[in-house]
Amino acid sequence: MAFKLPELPYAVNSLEPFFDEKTMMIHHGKHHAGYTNKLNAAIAGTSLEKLSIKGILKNAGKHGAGVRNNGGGFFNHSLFWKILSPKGGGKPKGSSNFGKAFNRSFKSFEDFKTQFSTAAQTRFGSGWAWLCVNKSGGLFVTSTPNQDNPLMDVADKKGTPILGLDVWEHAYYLKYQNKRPDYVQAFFNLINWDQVNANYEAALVSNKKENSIKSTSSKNSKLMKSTAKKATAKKPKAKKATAKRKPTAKKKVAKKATAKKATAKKKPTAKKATTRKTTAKKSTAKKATAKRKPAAKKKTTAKKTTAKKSTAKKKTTAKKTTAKRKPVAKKKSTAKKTTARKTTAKRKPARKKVSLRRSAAKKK
Ligand code: MN3
Repeated sequence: MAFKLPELPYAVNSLEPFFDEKTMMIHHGKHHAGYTNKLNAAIAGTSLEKLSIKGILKNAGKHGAGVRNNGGGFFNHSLFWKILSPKGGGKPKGSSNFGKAFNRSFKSFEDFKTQFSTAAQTRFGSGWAWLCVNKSGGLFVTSTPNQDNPLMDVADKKGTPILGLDVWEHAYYLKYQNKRPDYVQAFFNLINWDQVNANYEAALVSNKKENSIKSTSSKNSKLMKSTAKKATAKKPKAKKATAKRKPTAKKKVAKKATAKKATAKKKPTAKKATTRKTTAKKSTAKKATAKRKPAAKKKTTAKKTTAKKSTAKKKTTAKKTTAKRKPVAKKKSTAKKTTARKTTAKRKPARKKVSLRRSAAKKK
């Protein structure tokens, strides 16, 4: 989809005497038209053709200079013309959502004017000054170089611009020459605060949409993770849980398991005994301390898993013993421990089933 140069929402000479007709004609008819045409040329035949201008700008830093500069130029001027009006000037209405946010964000209108003027006048070279909405609906002033804007991934301070001032020399040189501060002061006579108010409301709506998309995607990723856990084997899970603290221990256990499979049943018994002792020690340790408990459980679980592979009934007994102790520990434990135990608890029944099946098979 090709972007289209928007019409000026007023006569080209109607911003006189603040913005002169000739400057406006060139600025809109040549500069803005140029950005629009070059943007369309830069995205022609690419996947960017399917995106909105905001969709393009949010990754502007990845699309190359042609898209970044001309996409910014297209968007920035489209916003700029709309927030100007021959009937502009004055101050925001304090009763609107925007007015309230304005009063919360700035000590006074003069405070805003000072911040905005400073941003516009101190932007070195070419660029823009902005009034933006942050994610919590507050307002802030910032500036960007060239045709960048705060929607872009490359912006120092990101937000949704609702008011902007072009401080490129092409915006003022014919009338103001080197006197950028005079041009900035003239701008305050043209600000269409009703449009800025509408831009603010639109920014709140898009903030809400983004938040709901983010929360939905985070819910989805949680669901996907839990589904993935269910789908995968129990052994990998035990490894994941144990991973950070006892990688070394696991490796040893794995080696032992291999050895056990190859050799007699006495070894599993020895393990079980060790497991019981370990569990007893651990539960004692749990009562006395705190953070070690979840870790201890994980170790026990991993060992059990290994033990299960080789035998059946003895392990089951060991598990039951361990299971009975854990609830006692749980009462004393904190929320984290409870969560860890739940995770452990869910696995245990499943393993038991497997163990039962195996033991049934063995009986047969
Ligand atoms: Mn310009």
